[in-house]
Amino acid sequence: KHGNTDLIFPTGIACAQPSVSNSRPDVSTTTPWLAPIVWEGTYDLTVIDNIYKQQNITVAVTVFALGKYVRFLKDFLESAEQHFMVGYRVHYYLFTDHPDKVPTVTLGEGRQLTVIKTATSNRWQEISLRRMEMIEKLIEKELSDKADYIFCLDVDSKFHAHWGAESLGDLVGALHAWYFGTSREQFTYERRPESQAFIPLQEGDYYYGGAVIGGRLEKVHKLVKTCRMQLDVDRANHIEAAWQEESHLNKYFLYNKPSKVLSPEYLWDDKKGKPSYMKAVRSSQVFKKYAEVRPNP
Ligand code: UD2
Repeated sequence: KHGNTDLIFPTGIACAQPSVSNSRPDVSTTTPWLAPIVWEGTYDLTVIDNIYKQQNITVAVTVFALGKYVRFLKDFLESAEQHFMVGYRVHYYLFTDHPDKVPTVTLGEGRQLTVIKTATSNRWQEISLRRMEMIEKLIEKELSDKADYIFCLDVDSKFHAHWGAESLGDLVGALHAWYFGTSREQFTYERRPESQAFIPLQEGDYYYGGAVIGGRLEKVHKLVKTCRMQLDVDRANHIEAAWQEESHLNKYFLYNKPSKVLSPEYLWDDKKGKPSYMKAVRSSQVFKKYAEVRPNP
């Protein structure tokens, strides 16, 4: 399944004329390499949907719910059904060590869920670290003829508003709520040169959240495979990056620039309130007490 990616637009559809001025002067809407940064007000959903609906795409979603994190599944799935890629074919791939605890959620038309039984782990860092490898294998074994795009999402998050085809792209990352507007020296990149995730102080574009990785299958496959190999090297050298796979993801995105960047609207943290630049909160992290949910905090 590697459909036509041309941006074909049907004839006879009336849409607003594009403005020649910047609709969001309060925020940057492009990266220095001219990838769009997706904010409310920067796109016309009628235009977007008319382009993507006729591509007949399937979007795979991977989500991990191990140990006590199964408690987040119901809200995650129910809110995704209300807001995530509504009107598109979506196939959730749910990795869990408790298949019996997966809640029954009514899925919309064209949407399905596959549960993948996964081994239990006693270290939360290990769970987070092994996601890259499991996504890599899933893409290789399962997805190549079944999906066009993939989003790898954190389960401890909830959708609150529209998240649709405007988020699709070859390689997609999301800006972490806490480091938006922060200077790069303060980013929690891995700073030890011994780690494969090392980024020197004078480098770095943005701090991307580990909770959202997206794009076309082959691009995301290359990303997860590269990160998995670098995680393997670190493991052999007995070093664990500051923020586990999120650190490796940030290294990858620095040297393999994403073609589309999602603003913090897509990865918000409600503890930050609602600054004026946040015109919409599409998804936000669920408040959790680490001591309560992690196997070994
Ligand atoms: C950050 C990142 C997260 C990941 C992590 C790396 C954001 C918002 N969050 O958050 O994506 O990069 O740092 O350490 O960017 N999980 C389980 N069971 C467990 C523990 C984790 O299923 O016992 C899964 C689950 O899908 C969860 C994900 O791993 O959403 C990330 O773990 P986390 O929520 O503990 O990471 P967190 O919030 O510290």
